[in-house]
Amino acid sequence: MRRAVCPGSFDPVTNGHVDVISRAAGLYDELVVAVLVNPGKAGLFDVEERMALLREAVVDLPNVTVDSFEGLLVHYCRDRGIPVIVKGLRAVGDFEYELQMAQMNRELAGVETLFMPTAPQVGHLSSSLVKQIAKFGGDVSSLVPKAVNDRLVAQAAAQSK
Ligand code: COD
Repeated sequence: MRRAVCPGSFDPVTNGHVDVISRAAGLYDELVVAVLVNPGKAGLFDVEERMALLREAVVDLPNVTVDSFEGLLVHYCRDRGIPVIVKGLRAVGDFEYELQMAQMNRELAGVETLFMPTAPQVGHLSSSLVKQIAKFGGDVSSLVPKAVNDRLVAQAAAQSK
């Protein structure tokens, strides 16, 4: 059984995340999408909501499950017998940071990292840009799954009242 994890903040999930998750799902028997619980950093969406939005986004991928984790990712991997982390790579900035983490995660626990180059049509997407655009009333419907767009539109409407 080949297992891997796609970790992230997913605040919220974008079409870039969905692209990496669906391509990784094609390479492994089981893929866990794991949302980081970061008590020191409040996101736009709480972890339960991020997980619910992710579950909707991967509903057509039967070998993908959604979970959360706190603390070190390698401890999560060790506890669940997951030997591989899959990360999406957008640009050089991602690579420098991700390479360091991949090397550290391998040293700490022997967990390997697979880097998946972004699909060109979603390489410019990030959760933070999406949130910024939506906050000021911009249209993000082509950048995120429908359920995410609906939530962002509702939040922007509530804020403008
Ligand atoms: N195209 C392709 N890939 C993308 C895109 C896109 N448009 N957008 C995002 N991605 C990739 C990112 O590169 C990342 O691999 C993943 O999707 C998730 O992205 P984010 O932004 O939601 O999540 P991050 O980058 O904030 O998540 C960081 C982690 C939570 C994975 C990391 O900080 C972590 O593992 N933390 C736990 C503590 C730990 O173990 N630290 C490491 C010590 S060495």
